[in-house]
Amino acid sequence: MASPSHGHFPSRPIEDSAECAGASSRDGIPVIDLDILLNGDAQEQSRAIRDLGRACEDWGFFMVINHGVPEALQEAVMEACKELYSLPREEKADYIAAGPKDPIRIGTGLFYSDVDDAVCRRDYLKMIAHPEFHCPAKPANLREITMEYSIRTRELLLELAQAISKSLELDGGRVSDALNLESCFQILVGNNYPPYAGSDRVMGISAHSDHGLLTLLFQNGVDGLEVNHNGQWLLAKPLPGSLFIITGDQLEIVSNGRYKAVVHRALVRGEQTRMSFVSMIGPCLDAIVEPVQELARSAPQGMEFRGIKYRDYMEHQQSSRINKKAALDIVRVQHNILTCEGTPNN
Ligand SMILES: O=C(O)CCC(=O)C(=O)O
Repeated sequence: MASPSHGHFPSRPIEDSAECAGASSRDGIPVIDLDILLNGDAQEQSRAIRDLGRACEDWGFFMVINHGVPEALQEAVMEACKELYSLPREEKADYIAAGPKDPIRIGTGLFYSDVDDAVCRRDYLKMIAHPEFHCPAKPANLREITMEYSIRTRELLLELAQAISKSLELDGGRVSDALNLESCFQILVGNNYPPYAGSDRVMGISAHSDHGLLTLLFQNGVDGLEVNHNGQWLLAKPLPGSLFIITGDQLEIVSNGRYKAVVHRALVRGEQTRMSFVSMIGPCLDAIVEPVQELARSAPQGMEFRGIKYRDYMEHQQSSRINKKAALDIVRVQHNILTCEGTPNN
């Protein structure tokens, strides 16, 4: 397989990208043209950075086009996952027995979610890809394919983190330095949702936000990802060749609440199996994540979150019931707690 390229060439130039770039899809979902963001002239770049900031502030969700991740690589990832899911159980036994702290885990999530009043069901593969790369031994090509995918998507997400830092009127490297993204945590997750046409009360994953900084997601052509925007659920339909980006809890913390982690969920419907593949980056596991001081200083209420080691936050989120963004509450600063006298206690 070709070695990862550090240049950015459109994986498939999107014909009407001029129309989409820095704009939005038919549903209003923001669209960011990575090629313009990185290689445009100064004016184009600053417009793209502004659009990116707006996408993070208003949505916490957007599509990237001209991102440089080859479609053939995405297809290879899906094919290898399909092979893995269909291996006999005994070939996956070690990973099925693994716990949440193990670097590779294969399983079936099956639980009732009172948040969505639904039974959630999905098969998944979770593998930590950075700072150390872990991968099941079979199928034989899984390692090479997912390693290349992890490198390319990590590079893309780190570039987005730089641009997001600029959109907050900070130096490009400020967010990356604050979170020690050079040693970032990265996890790859393959999701497999067998079809279920029987009831609205069955879904894939219930409403949650991601514990990391930025998540990149693509699917196998079957829709099902819903994002919560202004209190409404919206089915996300990707533009051809685009990838979804989901902002996570660490972006909300580091930006002092200016950018919000988006609540999302996955539906299962109809007669087709839906598959999605996630590449998520988070801070270095030992980084203490807190709002960037410059942002907290200029905010009316000061710090919106207290600092927490990312490893501890992740463990807290993973050991809690999936419930939208409830995990963030352990670090949220309460500004308006009433005292006995009924005055705000700041
Ligand atoms: O499958 C999807 O579209 C959503 C997956 C997801 O939210 C997750 O893996 O955390």
